[in-house]
Amino acid sequence: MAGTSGERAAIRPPRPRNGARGFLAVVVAALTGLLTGCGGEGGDDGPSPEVWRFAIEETAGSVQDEVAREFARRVAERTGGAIEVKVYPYGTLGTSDDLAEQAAMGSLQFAMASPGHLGKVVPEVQVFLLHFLFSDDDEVNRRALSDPALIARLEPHYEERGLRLLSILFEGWMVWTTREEVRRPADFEGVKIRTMTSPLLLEAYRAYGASPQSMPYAEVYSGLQLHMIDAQVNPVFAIEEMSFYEVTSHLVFAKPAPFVTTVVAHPAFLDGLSEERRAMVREVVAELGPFAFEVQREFNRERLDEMLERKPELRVVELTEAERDAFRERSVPVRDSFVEMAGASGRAVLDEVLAAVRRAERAVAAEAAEDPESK
Ligand code: 6CS
Repeated sequence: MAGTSGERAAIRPPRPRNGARGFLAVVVAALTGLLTGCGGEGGDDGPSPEVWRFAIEETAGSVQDEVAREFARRVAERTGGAIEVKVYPYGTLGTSDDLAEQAAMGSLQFAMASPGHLGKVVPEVQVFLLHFLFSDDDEVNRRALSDPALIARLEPHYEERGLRLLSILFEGWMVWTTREEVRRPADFEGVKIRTMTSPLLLEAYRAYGASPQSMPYAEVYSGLQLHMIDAQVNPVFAIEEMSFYEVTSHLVFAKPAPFVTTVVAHPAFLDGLSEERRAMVREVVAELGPFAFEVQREFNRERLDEMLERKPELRVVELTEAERDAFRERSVPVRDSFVEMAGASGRAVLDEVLAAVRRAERAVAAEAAEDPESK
């Protein structure tokens, strides 16, 4: 398809965080893990732990990294160290597409699979790429994304592709980084904006008059630097850690959609676990939603400050409600494109998302009425 590209690339090294957590350290750690990462008999210290492999689509220091490492900590704790979850950051085992494939094949036990890429093989999950579908209230969105009916509605579509859907996580709002101020759809005219590789994203930005181009995460920095693209869209923490702000000048907050990812597992691996271990995985996974929510909140807040400190000339543009309305209006027909791509099952998923948001709104409103201090 014109304007699209697959998810195949070598990653640009992100800015190293916390010294040893640089890209090189990650690669070395991952390669070491690959060479030694099988359970079995250890030396004098007794049996080595059983190893579960968990690959993420983001670099070390990201929201997904923090969440996956927390998963590893909790699994180790609950199994008394009998299981070691090894976390593989983006770039060490391949692109998002590769990770989903490896989880389906069973060479990975767990992976993060974002709808922005997974939508190519699970069209229904592109529902999370639609704009102005969710609430402006993050707490409502957090609850809606963990709604059991929504997860149940999506599960069979993952299973059809050899993946078990475990959890849906909120990583913050998508923010546009651009070279010119964008306040109206007309400002997007002719702007080459990079999107993730699911086809619906091209429709979402064409609806604004932009010229979207899909591209793997790893190529975005150089794409901006070489002026192959003019803009990109990601949550604040990712804009900071991938240094996209260095090669753009405006951060535009329009709150079009949350960045959502999903935690998936290899179905046969899960089914082969003892009932006790499966219950442990379920429990730990259930804890990840609230944990990820807190992490994204902290990372997105802190990293905005860090970027502004490092680049004070960065322009922060926050759209007014009236300005957002102009984008909202343009985004509505894209829901039809989604239904065309995802069919009747996509329609059912869309209805379920809308219902989950309404349920979450009611729950949050009821709690606020009971305890006005809580808001
Ligand atoms: O833009 C992307 O491709 C990526 N963005 C984030 C924040 N996570 C993973 C995804 O692949």
